[in-house]
Amino acid sequence: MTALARQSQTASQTVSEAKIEVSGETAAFAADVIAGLSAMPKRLPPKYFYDRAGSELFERITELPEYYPTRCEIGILTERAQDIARLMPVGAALVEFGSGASTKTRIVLHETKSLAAYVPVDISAEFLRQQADALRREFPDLAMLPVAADFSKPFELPASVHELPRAGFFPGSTIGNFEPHEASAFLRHAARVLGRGATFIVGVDLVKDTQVLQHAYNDKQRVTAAFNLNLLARINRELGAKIDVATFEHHAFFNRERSRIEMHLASHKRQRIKICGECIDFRAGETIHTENSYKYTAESFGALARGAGWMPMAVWTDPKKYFSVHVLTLKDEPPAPRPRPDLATVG
Ligand code: SAH
Ligand code: AVI
Repeated sequence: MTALARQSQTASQTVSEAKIEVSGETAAFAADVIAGLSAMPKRLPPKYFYDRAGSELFERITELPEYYPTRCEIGILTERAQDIARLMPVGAALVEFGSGASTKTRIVLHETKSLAAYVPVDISAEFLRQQADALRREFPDLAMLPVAADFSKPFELPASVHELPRAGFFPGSTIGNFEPHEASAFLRHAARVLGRGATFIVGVDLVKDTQVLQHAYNDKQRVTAAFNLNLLARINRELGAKIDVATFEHHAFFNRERSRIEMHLASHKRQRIKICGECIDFRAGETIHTENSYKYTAESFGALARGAGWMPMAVWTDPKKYFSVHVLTLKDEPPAPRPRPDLATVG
């Protein structure tokens, strides 16, 4: 085991635990929920899908026959693993935004022996810690430095990677859960995190046949519905609310004009719910907009990345052209921050 790998076992715990134990997190969740449900139309930020139950439900989604993105991206990454390994600077730290179960990262880590550290960044703190423990057992020579943080806000990388070259990984088309202007702001923010000369590998879902898209978000086993409804169950668990989850229904459809899948939770009936003493009224059929999942073309995402200061080097797709993996590099200095710190919204 390398010195950096050994050091990471204690450092990572400090990093993740310090972030996890911030007492204001529940208060911030309550404030966002009340603000979102008091808005017209009602909305909730998608980052709150991911408590432990939500992360586990997402993993089940990735295995559904209808949910093509994970299989397509794994196919692309497996085929291009050697190309990716060649793009990684020797001794680099690989920073992943929204690492989840790190399934796709394993493809990269198995092929790229020259990496010094892996920094998975995820908001789902408990799930992150569990995944990092498993990865430490699988890759004992690699420093595992998990950071439990909201990646859309400024966060600190572990001190032990400050001097290392960095590469970025953002698979899963999680970038599609941002509004396009937020995706652009995120790419600028990632440029500052990764630094000049960095390579950034970004998975982006593509526009395709509407039926294929709609089925992917309306699976027969209703796992996506459970993932969406878990948001209300989480409000009950963490904020002591008593929402009758069975009175809400999962809706997902492709909005062609905006090139996005929209997910909503629709109230079956007129009702009043109470959260932290605040009363929220629903009309029968009124919805909470919980997620957008934007679908790009290879060209439209390339243009977005270029506009955010990245140079597109390559774009790889699967044979059906359902999904794309973009290789971006940062030739110039990272762009200066713009005054838009919180990117995680729907609308
Ligand atoms: N990269 C994995 C997981 C994608 S699911 C894959 O491709 O399969 C999206 C992941 O991003 C989840 O693990 C979720 O917890 C995380 N996530 C979502 N919003 C986040 C935010 N604002 N900050 C940090 N992590 C976030
Ligand atoms: C994480 N993200 C890219 C997923 C998506 O497809 O937008 C989340 C998801 N929502 C419903 N199914 C999966």
